[in-house]
Amino acid sequence: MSIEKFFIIDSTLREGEQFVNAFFTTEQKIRLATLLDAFGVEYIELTTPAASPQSEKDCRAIAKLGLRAKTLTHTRCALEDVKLAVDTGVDGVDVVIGTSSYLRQFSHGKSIEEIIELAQTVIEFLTKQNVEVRFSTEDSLRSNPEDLFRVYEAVDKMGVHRVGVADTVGIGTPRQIYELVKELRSRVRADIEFHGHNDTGCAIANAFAALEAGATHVDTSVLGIGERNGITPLGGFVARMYSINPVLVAKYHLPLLMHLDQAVARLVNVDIPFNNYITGFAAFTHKAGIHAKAVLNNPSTYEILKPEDFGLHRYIHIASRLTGWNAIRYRADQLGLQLSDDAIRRITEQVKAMADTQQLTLDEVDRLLYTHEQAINGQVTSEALADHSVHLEA
Ligand code: HCA
Ligand code: CU
Repeated sequence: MSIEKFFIIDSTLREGEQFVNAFFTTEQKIRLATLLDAFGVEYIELTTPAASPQSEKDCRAIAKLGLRAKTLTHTRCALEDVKLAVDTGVDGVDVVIGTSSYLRQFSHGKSIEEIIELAQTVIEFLTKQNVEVRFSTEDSLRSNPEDLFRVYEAVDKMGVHRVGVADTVGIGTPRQIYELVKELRSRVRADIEFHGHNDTGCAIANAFAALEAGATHVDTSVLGIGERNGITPLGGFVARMYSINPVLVAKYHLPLLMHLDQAVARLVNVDIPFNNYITGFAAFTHKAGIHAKAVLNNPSTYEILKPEDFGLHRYIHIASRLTGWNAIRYRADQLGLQLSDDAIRRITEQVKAMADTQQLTLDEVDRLLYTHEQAINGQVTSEALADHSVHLEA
């Protein structure tokens, strides 16, 4: 199935609050919600108001902001919780209940019949309110598929807008998710949401597989923060969709990704990982001579994401033993230095020789380039040039 339409439910302010380092003040939540809204996510999910008095106040405050994004809050499948949720003024309520044998035995202790009965009470109330209603099954992947489909078909008939598949423990593979969602697609008329944890690194691939199978909504959080090691990261998911076709994510303001990742990293006291999708410091760096040469000729040779579309720049590393002369020529041109091809080749050899014995910095290579240029223009003696390398080795 080709993906034409999908919606992001960003859960940084719900699932993300379950990240061990997360503590957001009201002001910080409002700032994040506003930034997410400016980025263009279609939904913002908030912690249940039943969690604490402050959570309730925050939920009300964000629901009142008048964001373009719809606000949702997450609740247990309990009448008093959903009543409170509706009262906060959010646009939608995301109800969840565990269906796996683990959760039925060790959490709420209810049978599938009891789950459906409870769902009936809750959904009957919600569908009379002016809110979007979603019903999801926690730990869907370790639930008996027949139990799952019974629950989904029942809540679908009760009139929910969306059903949710949750890979709560991050155990699903893309193929499993695809098959589960495909089957679900043929059984319900409601939209389908996917929520995937990242315990085995499959959260982005699983979200994508769910969309391929007919899901319409994907849960993300900024930097993937959430319970344990988190869920599908917003940036990584956007990278995945962009790589299929940039048009799919043209509805989002992509340069804000870096701001979102930076803001959340700061708030939860972590660094953006070096290898993070799009915003990691190494995401658009090229090093080996062969890569640098080809990227300088045509960036698409080694880049599927255009840094400029995300308000970022590529970086060609020119201070290593793998550096080639095309990269040195590029740097000399960037610095506006007049150096012949012969000179550039000599400098490249010198860079390689120096980088073979020590770690070089960009500054050191720049200095070498300047010194060579000045030598050519007669401002530096050849002794000074030789001395320059000796200095570096010292
Ligand atoms: C959790 C709940 C949840 C809910 C997902 C959903 C999960 O265990 O904290 O509402 O779809 O991962 O199952 O985040
Ligand atoms: Cu979760």
